[in-house]
Amino acid sequence: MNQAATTLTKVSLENARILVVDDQPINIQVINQVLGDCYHLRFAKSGQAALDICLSDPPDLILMDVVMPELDGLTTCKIIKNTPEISDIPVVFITSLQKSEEENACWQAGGIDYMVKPVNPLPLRNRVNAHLTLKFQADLLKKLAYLDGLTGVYNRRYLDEYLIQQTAQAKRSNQPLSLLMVDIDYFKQFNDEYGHLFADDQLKQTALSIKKTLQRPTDIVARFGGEEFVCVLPDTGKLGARHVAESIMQNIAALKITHKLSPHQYLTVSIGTATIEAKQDYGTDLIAIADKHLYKAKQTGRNKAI
Ligand code: GH3
Ligand code: MG
Ligand code: MG
Ligand code: MG
Repeated sequence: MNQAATTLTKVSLENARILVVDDQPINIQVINQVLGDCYHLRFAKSGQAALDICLSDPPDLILMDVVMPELDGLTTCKIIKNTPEISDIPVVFITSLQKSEEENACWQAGGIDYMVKPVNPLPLRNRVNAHLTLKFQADLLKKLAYLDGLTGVYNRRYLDEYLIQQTAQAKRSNQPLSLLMVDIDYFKQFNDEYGHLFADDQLKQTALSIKKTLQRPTDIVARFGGEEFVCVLPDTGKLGARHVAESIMQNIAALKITHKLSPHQYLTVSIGTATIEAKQDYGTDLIAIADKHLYKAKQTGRNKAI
């Protein structure tokens, strides 16, 4: 079995984080008694409080009451399932409602399981354990499916999803969002001169250098295609994007990868930048703009950011 497969069968639930949502303190106490020793629990007394927690610091699993004043559990679950960045948090309903149409409503709202109050401790623990295991396995598979095999940075699939998520987030919080398209200069000649295997290796080094240059946990780099990478920089305006682009160029230049067939003598990159400033048009196609700017950088001498 390879390492990923081994890890998959042995996911650790030690650091699992569960959000318990219930308007009645007594219910929260009961669940705390059953699960508090095994997991890191947090509590919310309303649907809105649960949403706030999910958006700021998402849990691995939610145990959700149905009947609550204002935002009830069903509505809260539907909102979670319709919010891309938190939609994959599993929601287990724990409710005193028992009619079959009430149970059906829980499944329809997007719940992954349904338990009736008062819950028996052992079944609750076992089911929570099973759901967390599945969640962590799914997370791991997703992570593997999102990485580029050659360079180890994110792939195009992840980039597409992340960009949608971050555009929605920027719009919600009225923050700017920037994107960089980084393309290695004269890489065809580099392959011709030094061979494919060595070129692959330098492609990896370049990807790693870009990754290391990005400072914030929300900044990401993805391989967009052959020798092209895209960086997504949340909460970053034009000036910040420019700064990151310059740092990427400097750090790649510092690798001093010899490229005899380039007028610059070393491996360099050109970068196209694109920004949606705060409160501007969040429908703007950042990739198209960055691509256009990259083309300009290529046309006007390469080894530059525009
Ligand atoms: P420019 O400065 O205009 O970007 O020129 P370029 O040669 O870098 O760009 P072009 O689009 O003409 O060619 C890209 C080349 O990158 C084609 C191929 O030789 C190389 N390339 C793309 N993907 C890989 C890869 O995975 N490994 C290696 N070794 N080379 C790759
Ligand atoms: Mg209630
Ligand atoms: Mg290219
Ligand atoms: Mg190129």
